[in-house]
Amino acid sequence: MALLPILSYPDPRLRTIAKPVKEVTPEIKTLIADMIETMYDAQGIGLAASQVDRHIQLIVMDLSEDKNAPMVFINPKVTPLVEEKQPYEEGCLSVPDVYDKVERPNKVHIEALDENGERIDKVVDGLLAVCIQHEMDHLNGVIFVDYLSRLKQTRARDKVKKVLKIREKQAESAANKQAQASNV
Ligand code: K1U
Ligand code: ZN
Repeated sequence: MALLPILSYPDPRLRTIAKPVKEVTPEIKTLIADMIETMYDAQGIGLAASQVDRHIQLIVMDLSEDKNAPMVFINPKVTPLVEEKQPYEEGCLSVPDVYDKVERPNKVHIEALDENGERIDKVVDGLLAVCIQHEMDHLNGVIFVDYLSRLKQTRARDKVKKVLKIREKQAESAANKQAQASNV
């Protein structure tokens, strides 16, 4: 299994519309395993293939506390079941350290295939409904900050730049320490 690099906002590749999966091949199964590992490593509750630069209709999610109940959605179709929208404080692995309220319907119908090609057909609410809609947006090239004001979008860009710089420095310093340790 492998950790996959996650694209960061405002990378234009995040705007690509995902294509349907024709067949669950061994390569798709490997991608699913890698995406689940990447989601856990990044401490996320969901990940869309678009975020790892694979533009196919594939989503992984795990809302369990122990991170031992991964869900896979292939070619998902999500239909809102209520008109009323509720606010929820969302985050995104492609927009690190930015959180804000987005309003979405709180109950949806999900139709999809799982990793074995079996049909998923269920009604969900709460965080699961929020998360699947957030991930569906990724497959359609939409990022949660698109729902926010221009000012908040600019702030989000600046924040992501800062966070990525800090992460780069941290990675450099870890590599230096590693090199020093192996020279001793
Ligand atoms: O798509 C992603 O980038 C994953 C994203 C999913 C998500 C979280 C919260 C609301 C909607 C969608 C994340 O996992 S962000 C990190 C996270 O674990 C988290 C952030 C806020 C609330 C709960 C979880
Ligand atoms: Zn996201």
